[in-house]
Amino acid sequence: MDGIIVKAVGGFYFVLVGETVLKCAIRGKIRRRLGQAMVGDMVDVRPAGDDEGVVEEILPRRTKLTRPPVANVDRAVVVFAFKRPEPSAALLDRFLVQAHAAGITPAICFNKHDLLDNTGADICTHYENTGYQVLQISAKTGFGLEELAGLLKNHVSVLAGPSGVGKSSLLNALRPGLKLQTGAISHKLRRGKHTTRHVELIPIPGGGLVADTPGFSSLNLPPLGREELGGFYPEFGKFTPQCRFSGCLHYREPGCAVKEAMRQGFISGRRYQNYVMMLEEVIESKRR
Ligand SMILES: Nc1nc2c(ncn2[C@@H]2O[C@H](COP(=O)(O)OP(=O)(O)OP(=O)(O)O)[C@@H](O)[C@H]2O)c(=O)[nH]1
Ligand SMILES: [Mg+2]
Ligand SMILES: [Zn+2]
Repeated sequence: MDGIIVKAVGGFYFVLVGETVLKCAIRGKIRRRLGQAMVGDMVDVRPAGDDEGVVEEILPRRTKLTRPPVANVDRAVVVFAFKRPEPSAALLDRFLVQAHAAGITPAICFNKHDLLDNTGADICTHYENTGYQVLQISAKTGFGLEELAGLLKNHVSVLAGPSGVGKSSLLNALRPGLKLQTGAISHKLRRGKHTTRHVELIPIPGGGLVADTPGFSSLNLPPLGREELGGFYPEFGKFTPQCRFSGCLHYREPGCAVKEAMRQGFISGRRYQNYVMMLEEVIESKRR
């Protein structure tokens, strides 16, 4: 029987087969041949007993994210909060790059819209005209939730982002009766408390699976070439053909149309700054 691993705990894999979940061991031979199975893996299962089974085969992965670790998602939603905790554009842009590198087009979701007051420009402005779908929502009031539900429907998705931004709360709001554990923000550190400990795929009403994941506060870049990075910034695409040099890294080259577009305000300076930070990291890692 075919199924999908929805949870992995204590050496067992919980496999959703149709409407039921089987607690499965994995055959040693398969483990040795294919390495660890991960949540999201499509597997062949031989039932053994009422709610148990054995994983006989892991099917080839269509996509693989390493942080959070999940296979076969076709949609990645990077979740940040408008406030509590304060959003980090550097971490957000890093996550977007990671998703692109894994072949997944990410969307951005800013939660806790209810905490937003009208003082100053908010983080959303950096993602205007980038091509990314940007959702503003509140798990607390339900604001914007339908748009999120529409984005996730009939897909296998992952919610990824720092601890405390409300990933589990969003899933609880999307699926009435679901009671994932959520945690208050630490007042002293103004950070989340790492409430969710495991990746878990949750079925949502209307069809689709969404992975709730543990929050992270840093992210290494995947291995990539320096010339690849610009391709992971969708808003650069319109300008790169006008760069003086083909293969322009939009870094120190003269006649760079991307830098010019940034100066003229068509590309967010913050987004560009994060690009340079990541580019330097890629260049540096190749030197070592
Ligand atoms: N004001 C407000 N608070 C929210 C909202 N969504 C979640 N929270 C609160 O934010 C805190 C953290 O929520 P969680 O859902 O546990 O966050 P998480 O992203 O799952 O965190 P980890 O599991 O640690 O990665 C809880 O106290 C929630 O009640 C929202 O839309 N508005
Ligand atoms: Mg959580
Ligand atoms: Zn350039």
